[in-house]
Amino acid sequence: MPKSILVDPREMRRRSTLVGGEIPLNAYVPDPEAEARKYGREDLVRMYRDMVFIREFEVMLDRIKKDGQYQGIAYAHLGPAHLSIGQEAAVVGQCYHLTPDDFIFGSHRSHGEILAKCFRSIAQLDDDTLMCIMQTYMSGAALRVVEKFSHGSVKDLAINYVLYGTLAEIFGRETGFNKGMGGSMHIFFPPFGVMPNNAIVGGSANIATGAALFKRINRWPGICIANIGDASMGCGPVWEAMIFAAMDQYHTLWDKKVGGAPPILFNFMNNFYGMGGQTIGETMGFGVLARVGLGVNSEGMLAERVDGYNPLAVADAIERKKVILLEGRGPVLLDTVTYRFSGHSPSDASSYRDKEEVNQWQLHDSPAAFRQHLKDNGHADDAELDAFHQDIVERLRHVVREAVSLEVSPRVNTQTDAIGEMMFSNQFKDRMAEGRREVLLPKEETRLKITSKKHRFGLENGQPLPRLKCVTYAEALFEAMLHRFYEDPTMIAYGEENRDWGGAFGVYRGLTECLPYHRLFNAPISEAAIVGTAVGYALSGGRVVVELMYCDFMGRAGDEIFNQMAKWQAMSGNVLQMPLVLRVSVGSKYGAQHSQDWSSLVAHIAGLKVMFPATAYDAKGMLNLALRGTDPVVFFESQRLYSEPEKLVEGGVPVDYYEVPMGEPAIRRAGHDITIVSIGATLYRALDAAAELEARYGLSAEVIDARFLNPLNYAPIVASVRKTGRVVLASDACERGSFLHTMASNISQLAFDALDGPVAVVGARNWITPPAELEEGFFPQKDWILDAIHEHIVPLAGHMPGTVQTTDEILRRNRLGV
Ligand SMILES: Cc1ncc(C[n+]2csc(CCOP(=O)(O)OP(=O)(O)O)c2C)c(N)n1
Ligand SMILES: [Mg+2]
Repeated sequence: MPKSILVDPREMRRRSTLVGGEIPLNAYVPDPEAEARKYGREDLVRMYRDMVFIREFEVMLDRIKKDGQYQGIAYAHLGPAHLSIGQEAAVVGQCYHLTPDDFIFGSHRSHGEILAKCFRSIAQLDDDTLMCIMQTYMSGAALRVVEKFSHGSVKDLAINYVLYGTLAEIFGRETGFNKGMGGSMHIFFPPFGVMPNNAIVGGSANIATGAALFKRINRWPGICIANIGDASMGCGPVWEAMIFAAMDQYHTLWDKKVGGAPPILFNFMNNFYGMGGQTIGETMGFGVLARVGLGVNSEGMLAERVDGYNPLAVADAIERKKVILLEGRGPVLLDTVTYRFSGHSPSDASSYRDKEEVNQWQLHDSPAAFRQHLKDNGHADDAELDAFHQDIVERLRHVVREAVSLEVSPRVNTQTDAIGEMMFSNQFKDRMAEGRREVLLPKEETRLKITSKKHRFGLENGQPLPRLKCVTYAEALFEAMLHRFYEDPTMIAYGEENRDWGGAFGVYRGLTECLPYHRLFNAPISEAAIVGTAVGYALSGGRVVVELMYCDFMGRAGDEIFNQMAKWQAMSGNVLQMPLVLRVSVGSKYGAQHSQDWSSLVAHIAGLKVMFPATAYDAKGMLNLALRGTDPVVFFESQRLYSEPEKLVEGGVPVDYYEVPMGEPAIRRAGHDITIVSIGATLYRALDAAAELEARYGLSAEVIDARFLNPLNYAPIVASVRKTGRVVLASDACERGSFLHTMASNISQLAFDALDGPVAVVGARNWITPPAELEEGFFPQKDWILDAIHEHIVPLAGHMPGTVQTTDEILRRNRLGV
């Protein structure tokens, strides 16, 4: 189904000039009378209060880090504290027009944003709602602490609750907002729309965009803001997020009912420094950060520079931009000018900037300036305004005392497996939310009509049937995808060539016809954005499948896979789930950058489930499993297998729904003399080796297909090894650092007494993957497995090794690092 977006050569070759758009800089014109009418005295004064509260919170942390005490309460805080002293107006102004439905995502320097958003939500919500949130969030753990010393209204209690929940999190306590698993740089509190803050510079850009995508596709209310620093403009993933957010297809191809572009605002908290690097004049060339918007889309991202030292200028900008975003006319870029008086962190001596510059900004200090504004316009007097400072000091005295107490605010017990229990949610849900499944065809009329009628098993009387007449590994994957699309209204999939092309390797052929654009679409060639937005989509509550054509491209999405996808469930203290499946294909024949098996690399990272089916039955059964789960899965597939029918599991690939049990290896061939364990497509070479062991050497080999790298139940493997006393492991991953060595070490510990020899490991050579014609010298072959057995485990009578597997050779290779 072509898209019919004409690329007209006459238009493309026409002589003309592109005229740059205009970007407003600090366009806000203060008007005290109009402001008084618009906001009212009470809200104006509350803005000041919030600035003072945030300032004192950060000063308290500064004292604790530098002096080891606050108000006489001693504490040694080991973790970080990136303070935002000086940036208060930018955050208070931002939150004024936001409601709990609006999400903010932040950075390492987000304490102020968190507090401002929470304070604003407290002002907006009624007492019953506030009590309900405090009582139910983490079963009321933080509420129980603050109730003891809070004696005012529910809103007063809620303010103490927020101060305490935030501080206890910074101090790594179980009573903190994220059970102490996040700490200073990752605190968040979803009930008030405070979403994850990120220690990876710019990390929030893609995640917030994914959350905005979730809101748009699932018609949820509110906008999303990525609060990131000026220096993050140097990060590729931030650019990728902006490109992704500005795709034309939201307007040209997506159904108008969906509502246009995701409501995402990229707010750069522009304090002019990235640690000691100065973004203007040194590390960047944009001059004015907002200029970047012009490079992203024809609307220039509706970019503006906003005076972040005037909370009302920021509030005005957010109010205007929110309307635009809700109408689907984003993305928006704000260059919010601000300045931090504090160092990058408390240990920073600010040697990279002149004292004079800091002094000049201090003359503009926003709480002081806004206080003057309130007094000048008759909104408040000194006595009323001074009281806020006394109030916050008093509150913090209680909050700090409780947060430093190990009795009141204990840490998670690492002697038990408390953190282990948070690594995965281990839940299964048919759908992440109820609702209408938006599809274009009844399920029976999809490509399923064709696949369901094919032979479900690839052999007849032991002879192979024509492949075209059998359900293949790729089609088995398709059936799993189709099933979940028709079950879960939140499920979407995207990646490069996911739509008309049918997925890079044809797995999605037929999906274009049955799914609207917003459920299946082509992404830009932006691997970081593909995975990072999926993280944001999933943690907002939707199920998502994204694909990176070749697993070699994971390098382009390294942070998003290893730090974001893998970590947010546990860092949230299990507040969030991550129903995200990342499909990656292991290539072959395409050389060094398209033919690597990186499953070991992924298995090394805590927080990811790793699956690698080797047969068509497993392709469907394991993808079904992954797609019903709520945990992040990296799903490896093999290009050697896409066109293969099921030839091992009797009965073939069921038409109906089924799942492979989580973490369970499959015994593919029974035997009693030696065990061969394989990962992925290496299975077939292991089976060939087993056949030859039987035929030529009279040895009966048991072949086990691991199927899973994490989690993995070793019991069937150990049981096999206890029976055979011998084991060889094989996979296409490069041998050095291969997951096989983890397996070998575990098997040695679990079955040492039963082993007749060492656990042999057969991986690919520690080289680049050479051209197709040389691959047999690189990837493990049947003969390599035989050679390894002969050399290390049991001599095979009359066997002539074709490869050198001697201990001397192992030493030589390692000495040379190859
Ligand atoms: C990807 C990445 N690179 C480097 C760092 C180390 N680092 C932490 S904060 C920071 C500066 C960030 O500057 P900016 O984005 O402007 O935020 P600011 O600190 O000014 O609030 C750096 C380099 C990091 N955390 N993440
Ligand atoms: Mg900065």
